[in-house]
Amino acid sequence: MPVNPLVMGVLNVTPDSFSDGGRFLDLDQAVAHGRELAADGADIVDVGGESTRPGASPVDAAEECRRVVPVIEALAGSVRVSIDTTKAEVAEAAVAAGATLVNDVSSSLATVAAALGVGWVAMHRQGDPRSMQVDPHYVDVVAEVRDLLVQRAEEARAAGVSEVWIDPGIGFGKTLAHNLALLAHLDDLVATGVPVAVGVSRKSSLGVLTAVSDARGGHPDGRLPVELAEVRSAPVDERLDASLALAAWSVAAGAGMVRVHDVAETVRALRAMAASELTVAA
Ligand code: PMM
Repeated sequence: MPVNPLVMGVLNVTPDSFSDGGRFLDLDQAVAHGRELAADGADIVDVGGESTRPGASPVDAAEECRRVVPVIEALAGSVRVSIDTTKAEVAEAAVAAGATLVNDVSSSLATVAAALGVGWVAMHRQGDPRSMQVDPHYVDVVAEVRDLLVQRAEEARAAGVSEVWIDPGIGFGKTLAHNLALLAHLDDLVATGVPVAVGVSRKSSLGVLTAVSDARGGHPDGRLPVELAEVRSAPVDERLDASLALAAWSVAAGAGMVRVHDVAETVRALRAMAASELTVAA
């Protein structure tokens, strides 16, 4: 388990993100929430101005910059800030405003990060947000995601990026079975030696796991259903327990960073896990 896993707090300055969309469009509210995430223990605040939820429509670079730049300027003096974008222009404006990490869900901005002299998170996705959940397909999801990410990481290092992270992209062009396979085999990604980040917080797969774990989810006898696909997903605001469980699972498997909405709870859960490990070692 990494000694000090990083916690990246999510700050979406968008009207339509699946979990916090519309809550932080106002500059003051966004900055206040960013400060709260930092006070709760976030090592990095991840500012995004374009929703990546399945079916989301793209936003132009000017609008994305208008949303994120003032927020980054206000936060960057007091906490490390990453920019969640797929556009070079937005990454450049964000870094000029103080961001030091490009969180790239398209894994296409390595040369941009190299030119800017900042870190880079390469996240795997299949397709784009508008169509990615229509019919995701892999022969071997774990191997395909791993091989593509390792290739991107090698290219980034060759281009001169000194801080490179790889992220399996839970929910990005993946079925529930694909997501669960990637989480179950996270150690395969860790074994590549490239630092691994994981974002699973509140995602729809966790809605299913929440429903399964809850007797009220339609399984009063406590048996797991034969088909997870038959389970009615729990709403976003009921996914904290599963989010904490999977953040802990990810870190135990060797992830060096988790991207989460509920920073205070995640920090406490990871501290408890680290403390229990110390006790076991003693
Ligand atoms: N997920 C979302 C957005 N950005 N970045 C990384 N590196 N990993 C993720 O899993 C990821 C991401 C979608 O979640 P959101 O709508 O709550 O931001």
